Amino acid sequence: MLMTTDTIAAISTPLGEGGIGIIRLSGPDAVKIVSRIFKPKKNINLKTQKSHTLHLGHILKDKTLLDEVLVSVMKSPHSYTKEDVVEINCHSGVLVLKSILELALRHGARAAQPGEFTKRAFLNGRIDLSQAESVMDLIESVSSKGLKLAAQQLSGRLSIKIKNLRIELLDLLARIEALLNFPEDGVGSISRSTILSSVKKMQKKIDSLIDTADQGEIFRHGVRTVIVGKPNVGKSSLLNTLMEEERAIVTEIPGTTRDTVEEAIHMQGLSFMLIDTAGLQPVNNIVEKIGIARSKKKLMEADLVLFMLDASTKIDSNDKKLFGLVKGKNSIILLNKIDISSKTKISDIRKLVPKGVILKISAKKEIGIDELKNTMLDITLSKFKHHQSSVCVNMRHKESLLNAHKSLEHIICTVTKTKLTEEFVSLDLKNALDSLGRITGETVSNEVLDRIFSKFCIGK
Ligand SMILES: Nc1nc2c(ncn2[C@@H]2O[C@H](COP(=O)(O)OP(=O)(O)OP(=O)(O)O)[C@@H](O)[C@H]2O)c(=O)[nH]1
Ligand SMILES: [Mg+2]
Repeated sequence: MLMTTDTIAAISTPLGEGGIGIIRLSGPDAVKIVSRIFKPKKNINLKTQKSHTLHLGHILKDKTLLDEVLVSVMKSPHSYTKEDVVEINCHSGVLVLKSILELALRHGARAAQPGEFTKRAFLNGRIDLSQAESVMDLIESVSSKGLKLAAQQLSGRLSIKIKNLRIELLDLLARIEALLNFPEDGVGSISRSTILSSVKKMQKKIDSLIDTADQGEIFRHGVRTVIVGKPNVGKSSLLNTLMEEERAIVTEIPGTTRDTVEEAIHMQGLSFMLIDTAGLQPVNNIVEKIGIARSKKKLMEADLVLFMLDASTKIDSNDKKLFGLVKGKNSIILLNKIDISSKTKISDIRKLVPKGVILKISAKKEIGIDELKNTMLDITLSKFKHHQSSVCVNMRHKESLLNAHKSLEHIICTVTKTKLTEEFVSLDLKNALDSLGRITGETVSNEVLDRIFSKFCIGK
């Protein structure tokens, strides 16, 4: 266990008015510090209280009452950080929370860094790094699917998979090392074909984890859905209809939307971040130019594009340019305003794009909207090869898995193409082990740890 000498403190609930707020302390002096500022209702000594007990009393600042609170005591190692943890449940006013925290700091605690409680839980071996990251995912999750995923990861599902893979790698490494160290005894002799088949088997497992990364991103952060089209085709009207709220300004004047407007909708546990953009067309005005540059940037980052055309007018050169821009993107073509007329037909669009989904809708009269929603869901979910995998890696894990895959590929090359050199195989196995260890945190550098935990909020 990590030997921490200092005790950290932070406000662990959002600042603002609410039912209760919590100040959390963790470290060897947590109980001592709180006992200096807390006067229990019953005549007890906080320092001698058992773990997991709750105590009613007052927080006193220079003998004056600050708040009536409930103090919970969780003794090492049975706490979130495995250290002594004390939580002060007080009334959730900004001033109350800040005053109590200040008091704790004055009596010997140090202000916690972002994510420092979870970092201590990791360093003290209570959770591994992938579990620590899932704590952040839980907090940030925008969809119920993302929430479920994060909870599963927190329970250690990914950790188990990585651990098992590392055991397989270690087994193979042990046999190769035996061959290196005792060649004459024939100890652990192992054929090329055995090495090949077990390396390929491991690669397959790694690949199937890599494949879950996109799904993980979508479940955790939602589907970035960008509505594009030339001015006045009805993009903002569609945003409003999907939101069931007059969120974006709609007028008959082309160029109404100048900047992007973003709002989330939720469907079947998935979150779609709808992004309404400024109509794309050649402009001279500086404000419009910036708006259009932003639209293009959003288009590049999109997971899903809703490309809108106006059915009441003929396809023109501006529309045609946009076909080029959205080419290769995951998109749905929308023929809007079908309630007015059909000057542009699906067959006209087919001449320009032979494949892909085209839907006829009216954003204003709400025609075809349910079909659009279903198509958005279908397209998103069909992308996942491993339909709704229960373990999804994040981008950091993906990078480590790709590195492990590469090391195993080296082994395949060594074994098949050149004379078998056990030293090389052993080195590559160690590299693969290191890469996988970075996911769970066994072999991660301090710099990477700092980067991960600095993304947490203070108090977590
Ligand atoms: N009849 C009809 N009119 C629509 C429909 N959708 C939008 N409109 C009208 O078309 C005009 C432009 O709509 P917007 O939603 O502002 O279009 P936009 O694409 O956001 O326009 P910019 O922001 O200028 O790029 C408004 O007068 C809308 O009422 C539709 O389905 N049917
Ligand atoms: Mg608009």
